[in-house]
Amino acid sequence: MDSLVFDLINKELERQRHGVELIASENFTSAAVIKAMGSCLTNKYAEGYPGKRYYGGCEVVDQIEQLAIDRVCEIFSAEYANVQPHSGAQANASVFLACLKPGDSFLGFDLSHGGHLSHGSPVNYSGLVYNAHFYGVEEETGTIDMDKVEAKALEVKPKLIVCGASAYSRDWDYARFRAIADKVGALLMADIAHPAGLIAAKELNDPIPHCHIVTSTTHKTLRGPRGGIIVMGKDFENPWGRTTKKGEAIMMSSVLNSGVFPGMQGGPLEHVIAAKAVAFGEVLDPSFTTYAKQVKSNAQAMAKSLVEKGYGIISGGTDNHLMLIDLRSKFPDLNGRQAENALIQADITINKNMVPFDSRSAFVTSGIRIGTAAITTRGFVEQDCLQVVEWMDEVLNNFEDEKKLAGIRSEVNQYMQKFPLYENELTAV
Ligand code: DSN
Repeated sequence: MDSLVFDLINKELERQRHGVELIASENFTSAAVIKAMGSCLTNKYAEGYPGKRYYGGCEVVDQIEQLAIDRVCEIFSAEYANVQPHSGAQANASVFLACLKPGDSFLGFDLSHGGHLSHGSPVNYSGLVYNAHFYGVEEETGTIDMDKVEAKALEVKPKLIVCGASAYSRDWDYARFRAIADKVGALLMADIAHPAGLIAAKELNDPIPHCHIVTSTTHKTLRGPRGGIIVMGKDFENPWGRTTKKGEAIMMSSVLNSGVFPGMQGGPLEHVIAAKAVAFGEVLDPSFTTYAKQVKSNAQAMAKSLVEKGYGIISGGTDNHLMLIDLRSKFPDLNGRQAENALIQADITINKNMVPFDSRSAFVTSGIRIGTAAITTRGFVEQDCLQVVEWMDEVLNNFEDEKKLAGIRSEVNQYMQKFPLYENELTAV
């Protein structure tokens, strides 16, 4: 064994065990998911799709990949799924490649208002290759005004409209987005990377009946391995006007499959696909609904308590697992970077995040983003979340007092001993 690497992995395991994880995009997979990811499947090349591969010896991985496809279709009542994207960004890139030509216009949610890098940021392929336009939130409400989205769509005539975000705490009106897309002749894609687990548990609006295409990561609220997926509902057979040279309709599903492979990726990661299948099996278990309800309820408890303590939450609260805190309401001189650094000294992990109409840069920010997916997996209920808010408030009130922060860290570490993580299930060596 390579002790240098495995000692570090064990160190990371200890860090995860004794801290409070509030990064909204993180979670703790089951030991079974980790076992599948660390399996011999990593040795196998399987370019292509089940039953149509470019390599021999794919009989077993075909069954594994089909299991992942069937399970994810069952979760989302989908008609089509591609489980090969290595990440959410790769899933999005594959859809763009399949649906747009370089220079085509699309409309996405502004990154500085809570959108995602892969939805048109000028430093990302999506903004470099395509002509990105944006809608955002209203300064007064922190929510999206759908009439303004419609006006923007009518103005820029996008080929594709993207809904979904990485820092937006409200639910999405997919039906209205579809009406707008239909009005301007655009395809509609929802990126549900963040709320996927809550959608799977029917705790949030369902995009599948309304969106032509839905992409997601598998490792956030869905609690699987790091990776991506693409799913489609009834639109999977939609030929959207494309035909072969012989005049036969090309199905959207095959255009998307080609977008992933060979368009964007090479060989699929069958060990990760197996881990996705395991995680999807867990999502189909009724206990996952209990988990998803608790994630939401924990987020609401935290938001309420933070507001009571004088913190500004963008949009005033949350419908999902996350919230964006505008630090300026309580601490005009404390920025997101300082807050992140102080909280990490107390073993509370969050990320600094720009708030809409931020007066500070993305490297400094006026906000922090927190989420409850990971702590809920640890077993936290509302009263534990209120304790976390107490610690956060104490840290932010004393962000330069190292002694105080060390004291809070001891309390946090002791508290976390009540919530074992991978006990007797996992060590790196
Ligand atoms: N990095 C992810 C997040 O934190 O939301 C999105 O890619």
